[in-house]
Amino acid sequence: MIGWGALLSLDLSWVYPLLAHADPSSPLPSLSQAPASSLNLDDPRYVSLIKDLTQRHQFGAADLKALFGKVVLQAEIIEKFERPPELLPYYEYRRRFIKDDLVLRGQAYVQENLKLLQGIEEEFGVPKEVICSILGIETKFGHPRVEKYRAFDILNTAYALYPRRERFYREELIAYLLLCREEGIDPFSVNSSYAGAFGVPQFMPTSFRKYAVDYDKDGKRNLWTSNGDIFASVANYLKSFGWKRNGLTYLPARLSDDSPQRLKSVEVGIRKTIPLSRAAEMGIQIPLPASIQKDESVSFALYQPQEGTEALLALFENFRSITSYNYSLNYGLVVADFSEMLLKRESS
Ligand SMILES: [Ca+2]
Repeated sequence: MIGWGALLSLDLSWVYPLLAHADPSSPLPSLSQAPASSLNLDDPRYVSLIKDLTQRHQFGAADLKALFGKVVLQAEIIEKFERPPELLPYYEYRRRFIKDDLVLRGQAYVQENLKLLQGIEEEFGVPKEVICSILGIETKFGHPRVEKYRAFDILNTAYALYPRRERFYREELIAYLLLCREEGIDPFSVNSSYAGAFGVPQFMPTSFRKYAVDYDKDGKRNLWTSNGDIFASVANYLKSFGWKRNGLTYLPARLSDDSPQRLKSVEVGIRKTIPLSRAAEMGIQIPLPASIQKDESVSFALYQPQEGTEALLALFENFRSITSYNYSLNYGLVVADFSEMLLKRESS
């Protein structure tokens, strides 16, 4: 659940000095050859991080040094940061995530957890199929294969070796250590994706601390094996980011004059909203259900449903809520489309 935004080309010049025991006179290795290595705790970034953790959060300096001393940097993940699947055209992205066997597994998953999901849907207003869609896209409903790394190694690797996200990962590292302390978790016991997200819903540490819910009331927020906690946490997250009960995600949109020039004149962007009434004045046609208020806000996007075609979409509040999970048009579309497929079996 990370939005990467615009990504630029990779500059490796900063990688080497951060690896402990590096010999600056030897040639810079390519990332694929760079050995996994330990942290240099004398690096100013770690001096400042450890100072923050001891002074503001009352961690013991010796404990932190022992903890950080055990980190194994995973330099190969940096290449993955530079090539997120979110940059693919939608038809390819969708093909990569929505597969027939995942749809079948998802439909069965909804049925197996129906009662629990219905209770959570009622309480939070987020449909069960949307909750399950996110879990299917994130981890194939908890399949451990996406979690190949130790979370603490990953958060440190991104902080130490990826300047573009340094501030983001500094905050995540602090949140992770606080989370481990609060929940009684050994920092080295959590596995994560290459981006440092963990649990069945793939929460980052800051999101876990803010939005995870102890739904089964056993005193722990368990996003690994408690389905109640997992489902309610996803629902709570979406609700906190504006999910509207019975609201819309997206609809196809058309211009009264469908010329390419007119298409280009529509301002696109997930969060560039205008009132629906304004869109109507601009000649944008959207097949709205009668229940929708005309003062509701809408934004627009162009996407590629298949190779060589481009189409206009109208995006609504619930779409923007989904993309707060991962700020990407592809992600929002795939979650919305997959959720529709999970529903089908219910009506048959
Ligand atoms: Ca719990």
